[in-house]
Amino acid sequence: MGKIFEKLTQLVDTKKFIDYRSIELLNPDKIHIKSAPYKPQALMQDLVEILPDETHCIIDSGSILGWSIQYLFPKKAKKIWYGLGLASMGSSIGTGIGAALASPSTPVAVLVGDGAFIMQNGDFHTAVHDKLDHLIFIILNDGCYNMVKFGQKLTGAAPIGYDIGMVDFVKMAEAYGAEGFEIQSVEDLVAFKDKGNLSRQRGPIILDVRVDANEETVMGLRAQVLRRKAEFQD
Ligand SMILES: Cc1ncc(C[n+]2csc(CCOP(=O)(O)OP(=O)(O)O)c2C)c(N)n1
Repeated sequence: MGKIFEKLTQLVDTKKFIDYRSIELLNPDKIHIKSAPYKPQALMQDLVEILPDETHCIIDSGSILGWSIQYLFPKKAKKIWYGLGLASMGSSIGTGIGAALASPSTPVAVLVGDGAFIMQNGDFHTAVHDKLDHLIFIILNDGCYNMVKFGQKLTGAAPIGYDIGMVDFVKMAEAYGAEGFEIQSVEDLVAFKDKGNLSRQRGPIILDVRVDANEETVMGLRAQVLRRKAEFQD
């Protein structure tokens, strides 16, 4: 009985599962590439260093799901939230607002693709209007539905409908009466932090992060299943 208990305790020892040094990362070299446009893999790692340890990270659907699962390991592991239920694009914005209202003194970082932010940006207006502090929207801006683009490639589907064009989210922030910052590389991220922007108290902000649209997120298994299903249906 003692041994079984010991075994079970080992199994539920979450520290073992979240220790990223024991996880084999795909393309670990990408984490160290510092050139613009930002490699999403590098961005995930840099955010852990830039954001305060207690930050709640809210993850949208799209490529950010794969990037964050593989490369984002907040120092306080319970502070990460994945919207895996309906996985509706843009739902992280409302979730971030809820988190900011529930714990006003804790920083909240919403990580979201440009397509998802475009779909649901009316919620950003609510965050500005309600002057929610410590709320930062980190938009991975690549001008496309990246997950759709690579999903089509992986499954052999026709390459259609993924291009959405570049949006200037700094201007969108300003139009709503908020501040936005364009981030091309880690230097911009560090400069953003050094200017004290994270501890500011004047409502939500946007980071418009120009990420490399050619990076393929982690979705190989999902694509394999979809391909097999399509074969089965034929
Ligand atoms: C409301 C809604 N529509 C469609 C989808 C299917 N879907 C999942 S990810 C995705 C593309 C996401 O694009 P973007 O937000 O730009 O993120 P990226 O993958 O480019 O990083 C789509 C269309 C969804 N999850 N929710």
